[in-house]
Amino acid sequence: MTQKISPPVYVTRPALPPLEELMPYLQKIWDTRVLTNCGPFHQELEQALCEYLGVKHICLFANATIALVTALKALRIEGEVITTPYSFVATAHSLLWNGISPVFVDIEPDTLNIDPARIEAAITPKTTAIMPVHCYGTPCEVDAIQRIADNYNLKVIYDAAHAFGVKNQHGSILNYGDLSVLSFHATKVFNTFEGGAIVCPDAKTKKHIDNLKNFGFVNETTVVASGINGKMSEINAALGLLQLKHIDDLIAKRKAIDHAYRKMLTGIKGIRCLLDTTPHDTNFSYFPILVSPEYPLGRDGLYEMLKTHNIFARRYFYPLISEFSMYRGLTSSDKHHLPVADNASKQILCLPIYPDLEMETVEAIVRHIADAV
Ligand code: T4K
Repeated sequence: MTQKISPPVYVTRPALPPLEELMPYLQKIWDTRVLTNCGPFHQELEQALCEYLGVKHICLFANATIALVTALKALRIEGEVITTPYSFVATAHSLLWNGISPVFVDIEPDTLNIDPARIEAAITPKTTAIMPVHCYGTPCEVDAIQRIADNYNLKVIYDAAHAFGVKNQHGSILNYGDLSVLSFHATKVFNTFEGGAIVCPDAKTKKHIDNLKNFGFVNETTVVASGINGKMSEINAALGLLQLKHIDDLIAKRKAIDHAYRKMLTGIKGIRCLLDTTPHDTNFSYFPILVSPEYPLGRDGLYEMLKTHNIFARRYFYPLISEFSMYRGLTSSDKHHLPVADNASKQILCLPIYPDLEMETVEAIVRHIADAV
């Protein structure tokens, strides 16, 4: 008989601060009646995030997808942009929303991030920018990417949706490139229910982006650009301020789960933890494993078997973006140009990881994986 875990275990489960901590924030919103349009909590969260993340300027957004669309608009990117097919579809959609053609380049087998060694060959006279993704919060090869961008006069916009709080030896990974975009969606390490942000290097760019996210208004009567409504509301900003108080503890809990998985999964034939040999900077936002054909059930068999036990792992990222109908016809979507991404998308499985996940549940998940061998 199938032993089901109860309640069901999902790939992630949002962390929430104690409800009573939210009440004073709600009271203030109710008292002041300032609900949105860059109010006091919005400003406080921008300041607090700059300090916590170690970045100079942040523009809060309603979500990361609108932030990506606005980031491209802010830098007046057009023509072709080199990006990865191995990401959430919002990465490439933000290009289409700006009338830009994505050019997909293959990824590295260890990090599953865009492979800098393949970028140059994809550059054409129409190329204006590179949009890499710090997949699962693992930093891209930022120096190599910047060297290429400098040589060809290209902008770099990082989709840093997964990379909240990730640092390298020089500080925040969000300080690389021209702009970085974070997601604060419910499923992310740091969440404001829905939300996102653009990290930018100077006050002038921040002002421009702030105007763009507010319809292009610079004052009551002047509109300087065809902007959009990308503003984060006061209640989302308040949720962010609360989350931030607990974030170090939440990431530490994720780290313990990551380490437990790595230890327990060692030696299971056909299962490889990503980045198990290389020291790396991460925020433990996902726990990706590669399931090779050596594993008796295969990746999809394991995914289905776990479901029968009420364990809902996810195949982030399968299918590749380049396989969706609106991208399939592009020359760069040809699978023969993307062998590493193609293979990864067929083997990837993200196991549940979130701060409240019990160690016994982690043990049970690994037991089910091991039992099939
Ligand atoms: N760039 C990258 C690289 C991204 O990964 C994403 C988003 C973006 C850009 C765009 O960011 P946003 O515009 O969303 O800010 C989820 C998220 O919706 C999406 O934000 C995320 N990446 C993507 C990787 O995952 P789904 O469709 O898989 O989510 P869903 O609703 O199936 O949730 C997964 C599991 O999480 C559920 O099975 C249960 C749990 N869950 C989910 C929600 C929403 C909860 O327990 N509570 C919740 O409220 O896309």
